[in-house]
Amino acid sequence: TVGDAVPPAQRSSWISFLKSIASFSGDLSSMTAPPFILSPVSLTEFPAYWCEHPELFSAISDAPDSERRAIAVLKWFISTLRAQYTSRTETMGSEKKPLNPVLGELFYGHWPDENGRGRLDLLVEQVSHHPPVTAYCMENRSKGLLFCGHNGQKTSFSGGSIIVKQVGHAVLKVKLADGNTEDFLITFPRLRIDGLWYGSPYIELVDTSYIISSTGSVCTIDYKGKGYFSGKSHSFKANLSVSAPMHATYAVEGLWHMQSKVAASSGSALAKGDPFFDATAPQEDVTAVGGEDNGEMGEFETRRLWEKVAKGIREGDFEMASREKTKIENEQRQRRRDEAAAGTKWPLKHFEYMPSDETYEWLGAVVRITPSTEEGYRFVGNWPASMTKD
Ligand code: CLR
Repeated sequence: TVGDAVPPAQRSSWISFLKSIASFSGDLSSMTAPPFILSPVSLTEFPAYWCEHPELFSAISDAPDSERRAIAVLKWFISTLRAQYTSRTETMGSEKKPLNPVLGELFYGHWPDENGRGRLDLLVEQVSHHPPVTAYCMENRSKGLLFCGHNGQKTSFSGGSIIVKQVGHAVLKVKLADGNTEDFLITFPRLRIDGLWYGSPYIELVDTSYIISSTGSVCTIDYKGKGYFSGKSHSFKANLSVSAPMHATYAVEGLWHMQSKVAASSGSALAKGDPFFDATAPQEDVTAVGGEDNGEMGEFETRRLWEKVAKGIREGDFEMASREKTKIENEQRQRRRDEAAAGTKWPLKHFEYMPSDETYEWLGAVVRITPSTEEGYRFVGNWPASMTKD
């Protein structure tokens, strides 16, 4: 029945939360939700999920040709899905409502070099508050890999589930041995948040996302839940077509949070029946170093900014959490008023707004992407000095 997984004292507030979602579409992140569903982690920390498999990211640069590079990019992409979309359910029992970042909120982290994979750096900035947009960059300098993107969400309600359309895209730039660069445009799947009625939301991925490269490889990834393809939830099927060095097609299918295998192959890089990726296999050390004070973070570094709110949520002191959250929000409102009065705008620290993104338009056109154009955020290249030392 409704609210089975909800603490009895919060059931009525869970039901009114659901009602307000149902009658409203737009920015979910700013809606007040009952305490049991709150997560102490801000959305600015989510881009760290892209770094969960540093060894697979680094392997992209070791691929000898664009065919094998396209396969390496697909493998790395699939390897990030489990953390991106199931980790809250795994660690906290259900999907939770993350903290809604403030404009200018920052998160920095790095993954140390292990086994020759090279050091991986991550930088995240909240570049818009209304609507919320998070921009990020991840770089493995020694391997010549730079991945930058931005994310927003458009939410609606349908058939008892929240549908989240991810607005935004990412571009991976791979520096090749011959001095050229190969670009990959990466788009994101759509999310359906199920299990709301019982108070134990979880994510299912639906629809299609793409990985399209400047050497002509196109990968279409279809996501299905229970009752499609394999009948199991978290199913996907990826169709990859490469044109260099020779034309070849591959299909990969399976469960993105478990195992996948090669379902079809016309080329020599993968054979039908080969295992592709196992998300349940033990991993090499991926200890992240995140939220450390590198001397340039100040009051907008996410873990410092939300410290007391997060503590309140973790320890069940929701009065403190909400008092501290109100403080942050009021302070933000005051800043916006002051800026309006002074005719100034909050300066972004690491990104530059672009009304349209050439790489998105150019590579997206290959699959007639919709929308055909999208805004972008260009990383201005200013890694904090302390992050570029070793
Ligand atoms: C952010 C970008 C990441 C992938 C990702 C995973 C989970 C998504 C999150 C994104 C956006 C915000 C999100 C969240 C799941 C729940 C949460 C949609 C896309 C919403 C705002 C909260 C809904 C509240 C229910 C849990 C009741 O790469």
